[in-house]
Amino acid sequence: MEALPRLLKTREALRLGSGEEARIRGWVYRKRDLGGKIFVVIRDSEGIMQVVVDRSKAPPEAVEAAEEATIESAVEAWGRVEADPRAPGGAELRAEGFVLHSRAEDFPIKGGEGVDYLLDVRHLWIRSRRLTAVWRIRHTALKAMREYLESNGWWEVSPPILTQSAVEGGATLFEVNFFGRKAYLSQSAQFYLEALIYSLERVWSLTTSFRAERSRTRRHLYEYWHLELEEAWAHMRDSMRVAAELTAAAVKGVLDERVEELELLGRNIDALERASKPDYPAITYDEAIELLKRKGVSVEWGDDLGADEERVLTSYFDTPFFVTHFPKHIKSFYMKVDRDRPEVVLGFDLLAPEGYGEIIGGSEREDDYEILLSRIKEEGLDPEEYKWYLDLRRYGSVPHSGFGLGVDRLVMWVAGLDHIRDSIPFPRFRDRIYP
Ligand code: NSS
Repeated sequence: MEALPRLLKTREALRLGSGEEARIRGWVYRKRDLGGKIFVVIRDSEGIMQVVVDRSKAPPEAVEAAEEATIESAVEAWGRVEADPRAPGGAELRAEGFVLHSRAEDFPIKGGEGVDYLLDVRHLWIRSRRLTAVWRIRHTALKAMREYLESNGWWEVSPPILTQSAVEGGATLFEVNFFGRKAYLSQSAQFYLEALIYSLERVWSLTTSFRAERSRTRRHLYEYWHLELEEAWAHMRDSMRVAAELTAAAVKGVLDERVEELELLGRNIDALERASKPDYPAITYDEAIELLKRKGVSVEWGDDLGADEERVLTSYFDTPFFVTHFPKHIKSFYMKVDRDRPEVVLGFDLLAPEGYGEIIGGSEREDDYEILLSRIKEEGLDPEEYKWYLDLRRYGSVPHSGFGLGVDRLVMWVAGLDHIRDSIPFPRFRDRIYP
């Protein structure tokens, strides 16, 4: 038997010259039967390519297989590539062979369905071209950040998810019954990373974090991916520089490798170009309040900035930007109190432009035992629960800072998505944990 042409991804096959042989496989994306010819568009992990099965030229078993193939059937085809401006990607495969590996039943997604229905069939919807483009962008953003950290001397560590105390306040804690005792799903790996800087100095982790958020919004998940890092001997400004470089590295990586996907999603590339250089501006919380008042927002010094306020602030900037020095009482107890201005803490948020808002939250950490203890008490927390965390201030305490980046929020912004659920394949919702 004659050897079959070599197996290629659709993207590679599209780049071949006319007359060259190729074999591709994937799933039926579209099909039209025009009598003389059957046009089958095949989708694989790299894109789509049109296959033409000519009834007068292809072997009868190939014609039969193409006839039987339904949308989303698993198929394989081979033949010669020919340039054709009408075909997606500018070329098509003239089939000399066509095999039906698995015939799909009537596919339950036909286009035009509502969000609720699409979430019920999320396990099938994740193969759509739009979502596939998002998964590819997400992969590349993560890769670029990992490469940035790797080449700048950061150690990757593996903190636990089952924890014994709150990092970001009790209100959003998920409780777990741990052999009859109370435990919680981690909101943040921060405290474990803080412990690890005394060993490795610069550490980072990528874990899931859990938040029992009260409100449903476009930018909150109950389970999300958290990239966190912590550095010994670092002050707030040092950590802000890393936050900017890390974010710019992610954006640059996506611009270098995923332009096709961004275009498929209709993303404005110029906005990303500006974000690919890490020279992001910074304003203080005080200035933020002034800017908000200037736009007629009714806020007072001391108010927390929610999604609405952040959206207004982003209208002043066309790159990501920092907000720093928040009032102490709206931030977590571990943030270092500004010694010159004890009503504010050395905390920072990084906000993405175009209305997206916060993607990073970080701070310098309180490194003084007595001040930290009094902050814990001030917040009505039990010092006994934070004993080991306080210990870190008793044995060689050093200035240190760090932050957490919401990977799903970053992807939402970079890909230009309307809702955070589409930044992640299987989002968890309050009323459904399916599929
Ligand atoms: O609450 S944060 O602002 N900060 C922390 O958890 C610190 N303990 C992190 C640290 O310093 N190591 O969360 C950090 C980021 C925030 O900026 C968002 O981008 C993201 O985590 N985040 C979320 N993403 C999706 N859904 C939800 N619910 C969510 N909450 C925070």
